[in-house]
Amino acid sequence: SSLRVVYAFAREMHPKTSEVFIQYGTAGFRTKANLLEHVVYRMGLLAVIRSRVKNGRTIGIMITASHNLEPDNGVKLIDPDGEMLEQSWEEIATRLANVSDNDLESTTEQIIKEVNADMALKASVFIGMDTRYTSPRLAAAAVHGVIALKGTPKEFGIVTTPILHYCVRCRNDNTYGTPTEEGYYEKIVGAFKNIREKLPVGGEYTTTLYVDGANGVGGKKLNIIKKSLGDELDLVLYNLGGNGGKLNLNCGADFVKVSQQAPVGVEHKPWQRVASLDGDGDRIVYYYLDDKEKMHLLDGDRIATLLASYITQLLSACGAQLRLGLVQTAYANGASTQYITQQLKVPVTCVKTGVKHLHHAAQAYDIGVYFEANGHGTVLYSENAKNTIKKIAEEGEVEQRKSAGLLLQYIEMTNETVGDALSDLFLVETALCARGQGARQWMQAYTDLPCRQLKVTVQDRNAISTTDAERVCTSPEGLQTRIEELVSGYSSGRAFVRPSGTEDVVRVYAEADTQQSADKLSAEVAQAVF
Ligand code: 16G
Ligand code: ZN
Repeated sequence: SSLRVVYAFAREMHPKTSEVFIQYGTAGFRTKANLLEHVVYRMGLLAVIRSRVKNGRTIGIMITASHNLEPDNGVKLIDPDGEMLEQSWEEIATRLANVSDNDLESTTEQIIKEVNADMALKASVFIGMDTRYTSPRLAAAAVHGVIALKGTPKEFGIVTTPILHYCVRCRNDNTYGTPTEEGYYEKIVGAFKNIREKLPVGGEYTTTLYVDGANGVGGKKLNIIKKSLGDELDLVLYNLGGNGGKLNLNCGADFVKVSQQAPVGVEHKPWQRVASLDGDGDRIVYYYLDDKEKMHLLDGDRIATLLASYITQLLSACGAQLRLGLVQTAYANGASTQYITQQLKVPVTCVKTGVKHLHHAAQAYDIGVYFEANGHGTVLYSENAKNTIKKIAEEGEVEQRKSAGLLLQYIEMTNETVGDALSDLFLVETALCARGQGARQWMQAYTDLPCRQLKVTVQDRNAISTTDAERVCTSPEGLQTRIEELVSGYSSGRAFVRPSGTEDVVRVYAEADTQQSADKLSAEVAQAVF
């Protein structure tokens, strides 16, 4: 084949050096960075094939391991609408990543046939990376893969994961925006400024926000944005990667959420709200320390309820009849679910862990708010919802027009392709400002049930299967009964186990009426798994 030279090049430049089987999981491929070069090269090949199957539309490749520590890295593909790679292709990606160098050529040919790709078409691939020192080398491997199959790569350098998703979407649908980093800032920050012009600052809301940047890319981008913000929002940025700060080490959204501790590297002031981002800027949680230095966490569930109730308020002010719903996972705090369904009267769907599942379920509503408790989430608006709101903004009564106008800007500020820490930050700040609330008032909506997460290392994590959005364990036999027995000993008790999709461990979650009980229940369940 004319491509023989391509595969010879691959063998030489990006050889497969490891026999360890690697799987395209919930967050793409993720492992030690030094095991990934051939994988990323091959994803370059696959992205070209995928682009051709999609008639030459642009595909994205993001090099990141998100909240993992520096030695890890990863790669994931982005589909033309800016969404996660279609699930049926995960198996194809896994197959291509694991074949020997000798079989790379035949396997690639076979995949091209299988998916019916017209290799005469043009192909376009956008490539972005996080701040890891191993990322540039991997991004270069992706470029080589794209060029090998005569696709056109475009490198975005260091960007947040959601910025790349946004650019892919815009490249394929120019009504969404301009496919550049600057275009992203113009859209999101522009909408924020437009809204703030109309919203007076008042009540308990203050314009100072501290940020923990996890020593990753999100903080760096906020540092760019900061310069264009006036007195609408005064960002005080920490953990920007200088001063020996290590990526995600004892800081960042995942650390804060899982350990329920404040990050290192941030100077705290009592009651001052802090936003904590993750390493690639697609997750955000808030917290504050009180005057006794006790931490109060405002996690993804809390952000979801704030956004849902603010949007509901705007919808009723503009008299729009649209179905708003919220999507959560089993990790959502029970108190949040109760508050949403009973106080806000908003319907809730519970799905399996992983953004693609939430995203998909949110599309079933006119307006779907989805968030994982860990802080990954966004809001999706259907065409019908957008048109309805637009129409009111043009033809409604004065007050309705005003609210609809605000809502349109709120939509503009939302990154609908994927959860986005930066976009979410502006959505939260707007909702708080509009309601005249500080973090303490925000916290008063409901009281979280104390919870605990543990991980257990077992011989084979896939021996555990689950059903009902991971809330019920179907194997090994007897485990679910045992969990239920344990849970019944606690008031407001709830617990579940699931195999991790990103690490070789089983995760245990428990909540109960006191922290002591939640800790004890999680330990007992972990014991039952072991
Ligand atoms: C991935 C998922 C995240 C999920 C996490 C669970 C995406 C983009 N990311 O990071 O949503 O919460 O995996 O990890 O889907 P686990 O399976 O190890 O608990
Ligand atoms: Zn992330």
